[in-house]
Amino acid sequence: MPSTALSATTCLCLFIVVFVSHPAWPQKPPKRQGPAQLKGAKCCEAVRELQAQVANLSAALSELGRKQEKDWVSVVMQVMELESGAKRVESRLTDAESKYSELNSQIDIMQLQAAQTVTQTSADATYDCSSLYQKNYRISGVYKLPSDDFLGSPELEVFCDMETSGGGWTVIQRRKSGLVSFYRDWRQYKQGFGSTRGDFWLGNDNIHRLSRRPTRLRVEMEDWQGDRRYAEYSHFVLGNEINSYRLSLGNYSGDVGNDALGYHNNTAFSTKDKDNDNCLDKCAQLRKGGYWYNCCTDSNLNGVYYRLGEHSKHLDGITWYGWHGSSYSLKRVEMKIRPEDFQP
Ligand SMILES: [Ca+2]
Repeated sequence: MPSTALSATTCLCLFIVVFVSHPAWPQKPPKRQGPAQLKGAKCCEAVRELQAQVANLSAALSELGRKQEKDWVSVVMQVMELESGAKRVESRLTDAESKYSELNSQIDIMQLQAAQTVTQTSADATYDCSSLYQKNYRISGVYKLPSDDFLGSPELEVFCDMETSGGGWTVIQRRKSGLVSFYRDWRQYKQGFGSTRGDFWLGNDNIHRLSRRPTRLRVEMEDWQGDRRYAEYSHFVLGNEINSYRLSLGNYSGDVGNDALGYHNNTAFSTKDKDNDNCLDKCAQLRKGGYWYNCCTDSNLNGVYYRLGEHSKHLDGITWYGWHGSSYSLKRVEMKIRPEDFQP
């Protein structure tokens, strides 16, 4: 008999399948009542048990699902967070990169500008009277050197000698009228004083700046008889203020007979308020000038202007010992400089 041959388990399995796919069915009354009522009751009990198990399982499953979902959400959140972090880092990197390239291009521009400045400056700069001479200014007189940021020089009024021995000379000192006192303090010698057309000192800072290139110094002198002599030094440097405007000169030539400035070589500048000389005495106060006093003088070109020369009393006149000795004050003196390599 094939219907009875169906085992209880087969029936159960069928039931589960039916129940799982259509869970409402078992609640409906069966359309056909089988003859085996007892068997059916037993089966229903087993089904209920299974039902409960399935319910438990599905609860566990949904719990697991929820947990998985939660975990998944948290993973997704973490991934998203990581992604946004990466994006932030990336955008910062891009930002940095663009800033870097911007900086680079700025540096390029600055270098270009600097190069242009250097080219302009070396080609067109007006350093001194020799630069003016090269630009075809050939008449001696007062000129204004423009300020130059590259050279660090302010606008400066100078007297240019464009005639003597080839021209191109910037005059740094003149004594000819006796109307300007040279018995001045450190600050005044630093800045300069007097009148460019008359008696003046160009100023130690200016002379220092003008002698940074290899420079030649020329000293011209005239006595009260109208006799003129000169001394030249192919090497002349005035140190800066930190070095007390120390004088460095060499290679004397000229017709004045004696190198009376050589004695003052490699000595610091002294004024009445700053004794930098090599003497126990205060030479600047004794000789009444500002000068590279050693101990004290073999020349005193910034001394006192005495009319008609003789001043045997104090030895503080405008002297050049090798020519007229220590007690003869000269009528006229000019000190001037130009680059050593100047070609007229
Ligand atoms: Ca002294």
